[in-house]
Amino acid sequence: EKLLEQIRSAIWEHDAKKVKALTEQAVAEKIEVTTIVNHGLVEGMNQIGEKFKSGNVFIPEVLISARAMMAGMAVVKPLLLEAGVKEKGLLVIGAVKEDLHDIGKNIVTIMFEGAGYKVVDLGLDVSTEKYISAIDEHKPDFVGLAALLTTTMPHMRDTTKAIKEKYPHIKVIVGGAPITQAFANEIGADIYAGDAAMAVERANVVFE
Ligand code: B1M
Repeated sequence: EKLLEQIRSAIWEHDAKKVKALTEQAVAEKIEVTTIVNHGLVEGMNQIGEKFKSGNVFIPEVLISARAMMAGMAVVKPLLLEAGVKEKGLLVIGAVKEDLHDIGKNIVTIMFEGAGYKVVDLGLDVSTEKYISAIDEHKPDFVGLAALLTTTMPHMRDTTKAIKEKYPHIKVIVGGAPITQAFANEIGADIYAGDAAMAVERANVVFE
């Protein structure tokens, strides 16, 4: 627990080298990888988000903290991949049209890969047309839509509708800070997740 606290502090201090070293130490001390990710790296990043909301940090600091967190993620990613033995399904993921926030989506992507899913990441600002052509190309089991802005939530609605019309069998999973279970229900998405761990848990129920 002390080591996890140190990881969270190092993220707060923007110290990528320290995050990397502490994560390596946590792995060496045989702390479970998902614990390192959830209670160290992701929790550390969530705390930065909270501090941003209360006006205690600014966007450039959030970005350098995210980079520090990713330095730790790079250490655990191979281990997560090893742990996820059998392939559970294929996910196509992206941030919806006009949304340029990808820190949370990238965490979600890593968590899914770590849990044994194959992930095709379409990146940011993904239009409905781009989702549809990626579905045609990759034939995924489910599609992930992320939105961080209230102004891009309508795009999440439009894209979900288009996917469900064309591919009723493909599950749609949605998330991002302003998204709620009620909104997910309203737009016809199959799975809502408030954080990356919940996203994997809820997908596992469907795909295991
Ligand atoms: Co912007 N931004 N931003 N921003 N930004 C927010 C979202 C905002 C809440 C800040 C604020 O004003 N208080 C606000 C939105 C207000 C609103 O819509 N109600 C905002 C705004 C207004 C804007 C701009 C419009 C600012 C401007 O230019 N005036 C602009 C818009 C750009 C655009 O998208 N078109 C903008 C730009 C940016 C940056 C580019 C500078 C940068 C993003 C860089 C990047 O992502 N590469 C940025 C950042 C960093 C933030 C904040 C500070 C942090 C977001 C973040 O990464 N959080 C954010 C404030 C905040 O949230 N406190 C803010 C950490 C991350 C781990 O959490 O993304 O929530 P989160 O992900 C979680 C869960 O939500 C969930 O799991 C993740 C991990 O547990 N989750 C999913 C996420 N995606 C999921 C998908 C799933 C399932 C779960 O399934 C598919």
